Amino acid sequence: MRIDVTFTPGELKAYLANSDRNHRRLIVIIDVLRATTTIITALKNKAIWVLPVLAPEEAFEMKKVYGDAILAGERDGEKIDGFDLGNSPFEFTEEVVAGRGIIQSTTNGTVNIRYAMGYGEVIICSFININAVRRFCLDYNADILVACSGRYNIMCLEDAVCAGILVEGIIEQSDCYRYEMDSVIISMHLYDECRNEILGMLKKSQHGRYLTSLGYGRDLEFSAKVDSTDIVPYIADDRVVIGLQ
Ligand code: 3SL
Repeated sequence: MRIDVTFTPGELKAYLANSDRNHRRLIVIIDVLRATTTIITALKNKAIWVLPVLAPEEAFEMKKVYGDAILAGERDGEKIDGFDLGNSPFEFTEEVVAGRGIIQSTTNGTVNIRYAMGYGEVIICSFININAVRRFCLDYNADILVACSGRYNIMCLEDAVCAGILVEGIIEQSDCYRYEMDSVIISMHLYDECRNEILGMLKKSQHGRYLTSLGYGRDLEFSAKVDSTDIVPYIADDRVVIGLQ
C-alpha cells in the first residue's frame, strides 16, 4: 500500500484528477490553523454535523434548507458578514453548538474537504486528534493520501508538520506502507525539525503570525495541544460527522 502527501488543494485536485474514483483509499484532511481543529472541536462539543461549503453564497443557500443550522466561517481569518460564528475553536462551545448542524465556509480547509469528497473515505485531522487518526489509518488498511490545506494554495508549515507526524507514526508501526513522493519525505523532515516544539512552530509559521496579529494567539495554543481528543470525524452524506461515542 502507498502513503502520499499533498500540500495544497490545487495539488490534491491534480492528484485526484489522475486517479481512479473507485480506488479504495483513505483521505486525511489537515488544516491545523484552523478549519480542521475547529471542526473536530465543534463535533466534540456535540454539534451533529458540519456541512463544508465552498463560498458564502452557497452557505446562505444551504441555510434556506437547514433553517436551524449555524453559519460559520472566515475570510482572511475574520467572521464572514451575516454569519453567526467565525473560525476560532473557542467560539464552538457546547452551549453554542450542541444539537445543531453547522454550515461552514473557510478559505482553504473546506475547499480541500470538498475536493476530496467522492474519492474515498475522508477523515479530519489536526494535532488535537493526531494519534486517534494514526490508529484509524492503521486499522483502515488501505492506500492513504494525507491532504494538507495550505494557505491560498501555497504550502504551509503547520499542515506539513502535522502530516509529518502522521506519516512517521504510520510508517514506524506498519511495514505495509511504501512512499515515493518527495512531499512525504519533506513532511517528515519538517516534523523532525520541530518535534516537541509544536507551539513554537505554530508561532513562527506565516499563518500563525497572521492570526496572532488579529488577536487569535490563543487559537495557536489550542491547536498545539497534541492528542487533546480521540475523536475522528469523517464524511458521510456530504457532511462531517462522528460515530456514536
Ligand atoms: O483557510 C482556512 O480554512 C482557515 O482555517 C483559515 S483561518 O485560520 O480561519 O484564518
